[in-house]
Amino acid sequence: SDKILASVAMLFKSLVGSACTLIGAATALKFGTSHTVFSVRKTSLVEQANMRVELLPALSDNYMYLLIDVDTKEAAIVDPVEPIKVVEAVKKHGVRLTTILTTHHHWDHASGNEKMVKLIPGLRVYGGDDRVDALTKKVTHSHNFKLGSLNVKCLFTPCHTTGHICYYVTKENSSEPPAVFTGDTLFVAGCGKFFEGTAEQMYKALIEILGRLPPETRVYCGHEYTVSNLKFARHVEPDNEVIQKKLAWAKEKCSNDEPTIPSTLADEFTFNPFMRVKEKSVQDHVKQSDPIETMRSLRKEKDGFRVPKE
Ligand SMILES: N[C@@H](CCC(=O)N[C@@H](CS)C(=O)NCC(=O)O)C(=O)O
Ligand SMILES: [Zn+2]
Repeated sequence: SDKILASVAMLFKSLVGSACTLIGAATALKFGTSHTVFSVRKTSLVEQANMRVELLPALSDNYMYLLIDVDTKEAAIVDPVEPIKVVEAVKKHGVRLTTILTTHHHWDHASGNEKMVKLIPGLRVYGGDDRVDALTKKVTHSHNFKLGSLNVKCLFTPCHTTGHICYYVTKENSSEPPAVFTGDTLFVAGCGKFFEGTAEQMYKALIEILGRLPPETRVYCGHEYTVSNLKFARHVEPDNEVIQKKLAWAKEKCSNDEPTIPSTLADEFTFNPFMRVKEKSVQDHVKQSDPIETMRSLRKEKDGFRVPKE
């Protein structure tokens, strides 16, 4: 039956395009949280000595992340919208899942929480918003806690939603890069829509909070939007060669159903227009000279941007 599902998925993809071309929330809703037609995107594992991150594609273009503390085999799952897939990954790695990290309350991120805690009783459920399902630990900015031997720091980044939290993960005395799970605040080459917030808030989130983390920090975001984000980035900065190269790379990845995640914060500053609001080239494009006004104009423009086929 896997073969049948795979061909259904191929047919579906040929009709509507892959996740990389963004079929959007409406289509995903129609199919509910059933993962059959979306299961073609590949999982992948980022291995470091102290922490492992398994990327678990979900729905049409979401990511769940299994974060593993190598020392203790304790694990957390970020935004487990497809709980069955999570249980399979937990079994595969032989880890002890203790924690759900919820970035925000939207259904494509938090609607698996209730089922997740039924499947694995006793899970701690972190989040920054009372609208998060099954919430047990409401957190605010700078709240710290341990996942085995790893440190998790909560970063309050309201804008996409008023209760959005990013999770910054470090290991003491390690020379390896930290990780940050950015939900729908920061995407590779883009940012979330300002559903419940302002340009001032997104500026603070991207430039003053996330942008001040160590540049080598790996960025794990909530959606596979990289190709369409880079097409907008190219429109903003047609002469930026880093964008052209990253776009060619991302298209190649997507055509193989491979993730374009993670990036690093240092990289984001080279191609993400929303991280580049202090650059003259970006400001000139929107005819602004203030970084926050540039942020406001860019978001407005992207909300109405028609993503070109090529
Ligand atoms: N951007 C999606 C629409 C889905 C959408 O609105 N996604 C939300 C997160 S669930 C978002 O913030 N997107 C950022 C953006 O469109 O730049 C698309 O083009 O298909
Ligand atoms: Zn989302």
